[in-house]
Amino acid sequence: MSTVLSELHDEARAVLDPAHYDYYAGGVGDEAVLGENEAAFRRLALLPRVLRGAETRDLAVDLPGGRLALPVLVSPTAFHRLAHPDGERATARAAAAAGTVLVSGVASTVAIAEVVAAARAVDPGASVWFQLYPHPDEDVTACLVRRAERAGCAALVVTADSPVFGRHRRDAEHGFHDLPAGLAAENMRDVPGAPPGGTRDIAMSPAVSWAHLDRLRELTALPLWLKGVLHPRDAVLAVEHGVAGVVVSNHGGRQCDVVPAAVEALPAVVDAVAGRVPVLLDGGVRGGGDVAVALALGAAAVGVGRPVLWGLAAAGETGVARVLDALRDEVDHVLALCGGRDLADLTRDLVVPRGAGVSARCG
Ligand code: HOC
Repeated sequence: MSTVLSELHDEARAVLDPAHYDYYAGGVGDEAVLGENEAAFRRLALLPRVLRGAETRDLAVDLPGGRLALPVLVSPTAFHRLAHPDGERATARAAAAAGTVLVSGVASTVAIAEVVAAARAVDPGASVWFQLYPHPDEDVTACLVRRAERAGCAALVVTADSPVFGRHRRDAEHGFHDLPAGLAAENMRDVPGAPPGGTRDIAMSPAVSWAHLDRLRELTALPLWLKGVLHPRDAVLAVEHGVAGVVVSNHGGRQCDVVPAAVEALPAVVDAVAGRVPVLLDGGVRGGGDVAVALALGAAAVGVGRPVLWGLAAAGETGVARVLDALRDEVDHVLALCGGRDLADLTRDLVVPRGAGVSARCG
């Protein structure tokens, strides 16, 4: 793990309420998937190329919904005001200053309009994307989409991996089931069916299907990313249903407890979409080397979730900036070591299994 990220994790753990730390840190079941997301990166290595003339390097990537100055964006995570009083405003400011996208979660403790305003105060051209679950009440989905559009979001990220929410042992042990007084899922305030001034449940339903995605597609002109894709056939279906991109993710090991690590699922999804749409990955990225491996396996960029929360808890906006700065520096360093001038120079032939030798086919 990146030293900076590791230090911020330790600082966050020291300051967070243990129940809130465990809400962020925990995973589903026995947390095997949580561990595997990181362990799978440790099982991969990069074969650097030499003497390629990489004095100047370009880390930028263009995606539907915005240009990233580095191939790392902020994955959606919930309830940032549990970590820091500024919550998602601080995260938005740091992401904008770094020149990258915050995917702001539907379960944010700051309303999406204020999140976008915070990003735009730093950089008027900043892109914020909005994550949502397809809600079983389609009037709620429509209301959320309009809120995101009015706020100025540049894309929607539809999380499809949560027909039911994963069961988290740590939350049960702490009895952590509700937000503390004064905090709420602000985007769910006053949606259809909510009590006056109150909120509605965020959860999607096992009944949600591709038809819901089609209706969402008809509802908005914003680019749609489908998040939580692991099966290559779902990636193909997503393309057929008009998504702008897919996100390979197992929800940070928080949903199904028998799925593969995200990076293990990535190559098959990349191959299945065959360049028709970009593929993002999140889950287990803990340093610039992990970013480089994911890009070499075909990801256009990666998302980081927990490391951003640790930065936020440790030092607010400054802490999130430290996470993004560290990842930028580390990716640039690995790119230079691989002789890469831009991200396209990170190709799949550079990735080898650790401890299994190197095949002559790499040549
Ligand atoms: C109770 C609603 O993605 C997580 C989040 C879920 C956010 C909605 C919680 O904790 O994995």
